[in-house]
Amino acid sequence: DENSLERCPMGGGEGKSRSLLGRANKDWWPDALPVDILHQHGVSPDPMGAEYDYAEAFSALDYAALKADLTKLMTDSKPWWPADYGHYGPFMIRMAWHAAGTYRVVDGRGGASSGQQRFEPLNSWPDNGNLDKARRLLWPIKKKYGKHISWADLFILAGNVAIESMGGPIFGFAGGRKDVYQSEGDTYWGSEEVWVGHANHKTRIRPEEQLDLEGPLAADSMGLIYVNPEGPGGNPDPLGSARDMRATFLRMAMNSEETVALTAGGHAFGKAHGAKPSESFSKAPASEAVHMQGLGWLTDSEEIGKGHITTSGIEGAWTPNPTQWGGDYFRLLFKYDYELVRSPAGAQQWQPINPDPEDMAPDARDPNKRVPTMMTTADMALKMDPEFRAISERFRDDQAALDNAFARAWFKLTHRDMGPKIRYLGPEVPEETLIWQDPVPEGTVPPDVDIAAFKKEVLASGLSIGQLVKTAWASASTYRKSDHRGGANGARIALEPQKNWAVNEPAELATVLAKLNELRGAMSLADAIVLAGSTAIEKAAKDAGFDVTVPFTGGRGDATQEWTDVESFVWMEPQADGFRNYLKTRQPVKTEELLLDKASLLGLSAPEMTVLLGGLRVLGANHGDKPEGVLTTRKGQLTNDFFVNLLDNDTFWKLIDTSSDEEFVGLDRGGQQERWRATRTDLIFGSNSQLRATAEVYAENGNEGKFVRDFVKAWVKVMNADRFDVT
Ligand code: HEB
Repeated sequence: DENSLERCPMGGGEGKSRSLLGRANKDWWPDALPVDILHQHGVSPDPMGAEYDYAEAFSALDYAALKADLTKLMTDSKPWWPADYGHYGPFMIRMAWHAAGTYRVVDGRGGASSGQQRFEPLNSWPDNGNLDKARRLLWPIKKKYGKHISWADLFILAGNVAIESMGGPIFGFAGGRKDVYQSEGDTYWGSEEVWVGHANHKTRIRPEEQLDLEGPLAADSMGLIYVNPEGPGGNPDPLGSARDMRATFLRMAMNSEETVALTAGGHAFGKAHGAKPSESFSKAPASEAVHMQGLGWLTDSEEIGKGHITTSGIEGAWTPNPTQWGGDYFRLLFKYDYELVRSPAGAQQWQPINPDPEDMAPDARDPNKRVPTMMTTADMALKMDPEFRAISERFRDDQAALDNAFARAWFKLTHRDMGPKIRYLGPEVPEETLIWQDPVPEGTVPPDVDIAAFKKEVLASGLSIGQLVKTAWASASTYRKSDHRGGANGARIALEPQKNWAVNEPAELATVLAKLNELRGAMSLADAIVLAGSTAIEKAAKDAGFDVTVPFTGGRGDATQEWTDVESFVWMEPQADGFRNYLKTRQPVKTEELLLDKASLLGLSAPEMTVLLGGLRVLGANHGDKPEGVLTTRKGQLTNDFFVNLLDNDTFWKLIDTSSDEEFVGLDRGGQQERWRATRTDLIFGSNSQLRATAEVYAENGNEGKFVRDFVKAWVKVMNADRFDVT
């Protein structure tokens, strides 16, 4: 189907193999001080310490005073970085938008929720040019309110206050984004070795080569938030730009109406900066000299006060009233024909032909001077593309509709990666529940539910240990810590689209769910799925000689199909789940890298990943009950057999079929007898030295009980990963 490339989380790019993380900070800035060597072996880089509770600190924040200070800041122009038109609002909106706009729905990474704009690579991305100054302008306020407001929350709140202070519509604000203190090393930003704008740089979307946007990326170029403002690959082609805007905004689960409202609403404010050729400004923050104190991109400081700033290279405001919300953007876009011109910095941009004097913009430094307005090629897309144009015309004619669409889309943009509403903090949290929040009705454990009886019936139901464990895993393991979506709460595994995902073996899943529905009485299905899986594990441990209780915390609710955003769940379909030894199609990254990626999204450590995988294999949780990796003769018992047999010196492994490096056979040393079958995902635990060291711990004599206890602990962690209501 036509979306298959877009849905492919790792594929769709140049088609060659690549590594999980692509090009990383060390590749861009080899000379950067490697502070992270101090954070080995479980040492945390977080100076706030484990006892710091951000939600508690936020609740003691004087929110109104903070907002008043932010409002004041907007018009308190500083000589070291003067405000265009005497108002920092537009600049702060761009900062907030770029903080949130890195989000991508495919893996939930990026986004505003941990304040990553402070760190490489985002801090030094070309598209984030000069936003270092916007953050520095906020520092006195951050300093004043200290632990009560995170940088991550402050970025978004500053954007909101900016919009409000210029008369724009706001839907609400939620705090709760806790800061981190290092660059998130787990995010793939691309493999290209040059930034956007570099002579050898190519746009990622190249229809003439059947090249779609590479998953999971949501930008058309390395170093951009979404699309190149000058058009695809710098080519001023509004229709191509519309195509790329659709592709990239879709990757953040924004539809065309939201895309148009956000872009037009954002560009109601402020200006683009292209006063001088870009060769004249200096390096990005990460490459700058130490005395620049983390600021980059500085032109001659003499000229800053005169407004000779270059950021994107495009020059000019979109409207005659760049510090006031209103309908001028669409009014001008449709009133005039635009011609292609070059900015003083040499960028291609569009200028209205023969504008009326009142439709000229003020000069950013001299209110008495009038200058032409402009549109970028991406703005022209809103007029030239037929689908975008219909939406734009509606907004031009109906300001209230634009107000509403912009306010809602801005709220979604900036809150998309915060997860369920229960994580929202503060006095401006909107009452209304929105479908993209993946709402789950509050659950209870009804007093008349007999848990002991349910457990007995589950074990007598005829469902296998493997089926019960697999179903609970399938339900809970959709969780991802990147944007706090998924998880067992809500039992969305029983709804579209999850119930039909190939990874979930739809026919078998339906049988298991039907049985659980029959047995659960007043218990929620979400709870029943988890409890049944945990019951199966207790039984499997008992059969292996270990008496353990798998802690169960009830109280999950069941979601409804009506309140499930099918389109945005479609992106979450696992293309691989190493824990179930499942691979849909071979990806451009190695299959074991997909396991690592999944473990990372689940928030697991290497020992947790190891113990879970080894345990799930012997329990019989493989997709399709396939034999690979089931390195035991007593499937269904919770033993450490996977590790013992994997590390047995009397087995050697070879490829089954040299045309694929996915599947292997384990033979005795004589090479006569087949002992086992395994995938790469299994064998990585014997071949990678770090994973082997961990696997050895679980294989050692005397650690059989530790294996069971650690498995149960890691299992419960996954089952409860989304329980923000109890943790
Ligand atoms: Fe924007 C600005 C592009 C979307 C908001 N932008 C801007 C610029 C450019 C752009 C180029 C200039 C920069 C400088 O400074 O130089 N955008 C763009 C694109 C897109 C966008 C291409 C996609 C399509 N925006 C957007 C959104 C928003 C925004 C969505 C929100 C909502 N922007 C903005 C603002 C500004 C900008 C506010 C201004 C800033 C200042 O003024 O500083």
